Order: sequence, then C-alpha cells, then structure tokens
Amino acid sequence: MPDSLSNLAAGLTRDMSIASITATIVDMPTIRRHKLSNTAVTAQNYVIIRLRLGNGVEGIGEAATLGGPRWAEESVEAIKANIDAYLAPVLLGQPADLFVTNGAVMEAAAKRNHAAKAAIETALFDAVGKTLGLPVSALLGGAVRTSMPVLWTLASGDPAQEIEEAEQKLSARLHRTFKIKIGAQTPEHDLARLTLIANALQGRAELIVDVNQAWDETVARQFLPRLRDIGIALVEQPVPAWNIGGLARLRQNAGGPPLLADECVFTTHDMLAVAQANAADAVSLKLVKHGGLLALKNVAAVAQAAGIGLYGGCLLESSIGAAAHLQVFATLPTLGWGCEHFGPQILVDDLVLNPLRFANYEVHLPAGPGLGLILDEDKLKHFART
Ligand code: MUC
Ligand code: MG
Repeated sequence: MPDSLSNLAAGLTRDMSIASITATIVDMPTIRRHKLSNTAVTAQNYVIIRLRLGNGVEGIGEAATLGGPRWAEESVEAIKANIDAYLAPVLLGQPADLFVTNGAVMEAAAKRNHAAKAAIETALFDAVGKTLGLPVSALLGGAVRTSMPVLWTLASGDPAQEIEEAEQKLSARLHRTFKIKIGAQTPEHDLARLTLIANALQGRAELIVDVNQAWDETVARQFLPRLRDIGIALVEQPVPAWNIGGLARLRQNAGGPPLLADECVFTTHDMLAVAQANAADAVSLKLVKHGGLLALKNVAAVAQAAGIGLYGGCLLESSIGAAAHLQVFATLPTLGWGCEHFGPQILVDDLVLNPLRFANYEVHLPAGPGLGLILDEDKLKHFART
C-alpha cells in the first residue's frame, strides 16, 4: 500500500469501538397544548442517548414519543428499559462504524423497538461523523440540499387561536404551509373549523390535514370531497392504519385530495403493501417508525420505486431528533412535500447550544461534523426525569 494510503488507514483506526451507552428520559413542556385525534400533550417525552467511543468522542441521539405509548407502541419508560437491558449490552465493544452489522445485532436482541433503535443508530452516526470530521449526511450518501421547506402544525382545536398562530408564523416568514390536526371532534365540527381557517388564510397559505386514523371508510368517503372543496392540499391517514384496502379505495374513487400514508407505514414491507395496493400519493418518513436512518432511506427507496412522493414527517422531536431527520432527508433525491420539523419551536426550551435555524419558510441543515449539534449539558440535567 502506498505510504499516504497506509497513513490514512492508520488514522482511521482511532478506536471507534462502543465504550458506553446511556439513556436519559427527558420531559420538556410545550408552549401550548397540542391536540391530536387520539391524544393531547402539554409536554414532550424523549429518551436522549449519549454514546461514547473508545476514542472519547460522544454521539447523541433521541427517541421521541407522543402522549406515552399512544401514537405508537413505545413509551419513554419502555424505550429506556429496553435500551438498558437489551440493546446497549449487545453493542458494547462493537465497532461503531459497522452500521448495518450493528442494526442486525440490535434486531437479534429485540423485536421492533424502532424508536429505541433509531436513537442509538443516530448516536452511532453522530459519533462516527465527529470522529471522521464528516456530517452524518456525508455518511449517508451526501447532501443534495442544505435546507428544506418546513410546515407548522395547528393543533389547539380553537380556530381563532389557530388563525392567530398562523398569522404570526406567516408574518415572521417562518411557515406558509400549515397542517391542521383533526379527528378529535365530529367531522362537521372539524369542517366548520377548517373552513374558518381556510377563509382567513386564503391565497396566503397551503393547508393540509392529519386525521390520525379517526375516520372509518364511510365517513372518509363523505368528507374527503368536502376537504377538497375548501382547498385542502393533502389528507394524512384518514382511516385506521390496518385499512390499506380502504385507503386505496378512497384514493381511487372518493374524489378527495391526495392521500398521505403515516401510521400504516413503519417497515419496508408496509411500504411495499401500500405501494402494491396503490393506496397513497405520498408517505410520511419518520425515524421512530422505520427504526433508523438507514431504514428510513430503505422505506423512501421503496416509495420512490412506486412513484409515491416523500414527506419529511416528525413526532415533535427536539433539535436532536429533528437534526437526525434533516441529515437523512438532505440525502433523499427528492423531497416533494418538504418536511414538518417544527418540533424545536413548540418546546419551551432547547437541549442544544446551537439551535436549528428556521428562516424564509425553510429549516436549515446544521453545519459541522456528525449531527452538527452541541449538547447543552445543563439543559439536559434540568429537563431530565429524576
Ligand atoms: C403525526 O401523526 O403526524 C407530529 C406532529 C404533529 O403535529 O403530529 C404528529 C404526528
Ligand atoms: Mg400523522
């Protein structure tokens, strides 16, 4: 081997074995109540991972939940317990940069637990990126964009408050697409609420809605055309996750807006089933669903092979989880529907010293190695559950 290459190889052998993994539960209040069809939150609960390598570098990652084990099956208590007892022990001593192998090791130790695995994989990518002086996006194929459109979600349930909140976001040039959470009230009530918002913001904002599985096929068939009539651009998960057939029938003949698959797509197999059924126009990509950055890219690849659009989904992550998503979203060849990583802005505080930058309706990929973040140790201590 020429000298320069062997020197490079020697440099890369800095000890990247996994020395320790700690999981901390964090409870961070939100600036207002966030109400979905099946739960409401006034605080977000996360598990923050700190993963140290033999070379002393620390990587961080985050597992987000929404309303305990309500949006998905994992709670922060379960995530921490399964990391401490099953996932961390099998990874200790493993080379951090063997991402696929480490995924297989975790898979052999625990079924599903996707939020837990995604948080650990994020910390692996962060630690390896910091060691090599590369952003996570470079390890995932390279960024094709350094910023992306970001929407804001209206979810207080009070249309007057929601219009005022949207006006503030518009005048600050932060967001011009709004996702409205519906399904907690009757469809008639939601339609009246949406009509007020649509009239107030007409011509100045794009509106989409998330039903979070609240309707059955009959109700959806009745209301989807009415959503189209008031200008709703996209409808997320109108029917239960199990009802792929119903979603397909609605997409093909209900005469409503395009449909976005969310809770019905966790795995690549789910994505394939939705694609084969022609059940969605776009899919919402989230680390907590797919189980990691690599898995998210795999789900995106299946969707793209079927001509299904990509939407950068969230679970109200803090800057840590949001940055992990941005790093992988930045590498997707297309991201036609933009993203919804407004999460850091709905929290009362931040866990990093260099918060994400929101400007001109876009969120920016942090620069620098790894996730590009500096953990705020004092804030982590302050918001940690004791
Ligand atoms: C979802 O179902 O899309 C995350 C933010 C939000 O407003 O909704 C959730 C999850
Ligand atoms: Mg959703």
